[in-house]
Amino acid sequence: MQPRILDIRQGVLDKNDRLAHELRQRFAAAGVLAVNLVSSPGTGKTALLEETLRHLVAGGWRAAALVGDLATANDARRLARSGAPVRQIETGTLCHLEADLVSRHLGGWDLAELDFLFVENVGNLVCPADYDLGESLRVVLLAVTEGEDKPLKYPPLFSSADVAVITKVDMAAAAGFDRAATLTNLAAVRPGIAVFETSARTGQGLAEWVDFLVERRQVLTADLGRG
Ligand SMILES: Nc1nc2c(ncn2[C@@H]2O[C@H](COP(=O)(O)OP(=O)(O)OP(=O)(O)O)[C@@H](O)[C@H]2O)c(=O)[nH]1
Ligand SMILES: [Mg+2]
Repeated sequence: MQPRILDIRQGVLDKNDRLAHELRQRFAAAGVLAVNLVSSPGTGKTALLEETLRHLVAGGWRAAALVGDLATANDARRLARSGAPVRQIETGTLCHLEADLVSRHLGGWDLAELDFLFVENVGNLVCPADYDLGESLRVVLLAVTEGEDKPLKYPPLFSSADVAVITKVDMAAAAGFDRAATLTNLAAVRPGIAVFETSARTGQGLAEWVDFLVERRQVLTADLGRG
């Protein structure tokens, strides 16, 4: 049985990679910076995204979001308060988003009318690692309450990320957060990874984070101009 299970799994991943490649080309051609947010449940993906969308919309940027959860449209409702177009993807039993799900939920949106597309993945530190969604940036979030060793315990997700965001820094002292150990562990799994430290509660670090996203989009569109 074992080889057959492996064959099927490889087939699913190959199909996902092909679709993700097509999505990446569509996003690049439209000048859309696609950002895939991954973390365990409750790290603060939606809270960070609520603030990020609010800042971007206020700055005149055109941003949209897809959000994956097994059930409920709670996160889509929270994100939609920013005024940005938002769609919930209910995955049922699936513990990650796939390129096909992203592609299907983009239906009816004109990518040329967007600057940023955020995809909040299903809260899970394992499953989303293998599934490319065509994103330009994979952002892994880690809250100060989660334990400094998470990058060491879940290396596939942390090593596949382009950027790390340490969330809930307003709670760092109460949680006894060891910042130095966290940075060391992130660097051990993903050397050179850019790290942002934010609080959706106090606003700390949000301006730097949003500036970084805007810069990354400028790099993407400059590449488009050269291409
Ligand atoms: N103190 C504090 N609480 C936060 C912060 N960010 C999120 N929270 C709280 O943490 C809880 C979970 O936040 P969410 O944004 O729903 O987390 P999530 O990662 O989107 O969760 P799932 O979508 O279920 O995976 C909520 O009660 C938030 O209010 C923060 O920066 N500081
Ligand atoms: Mg959420």
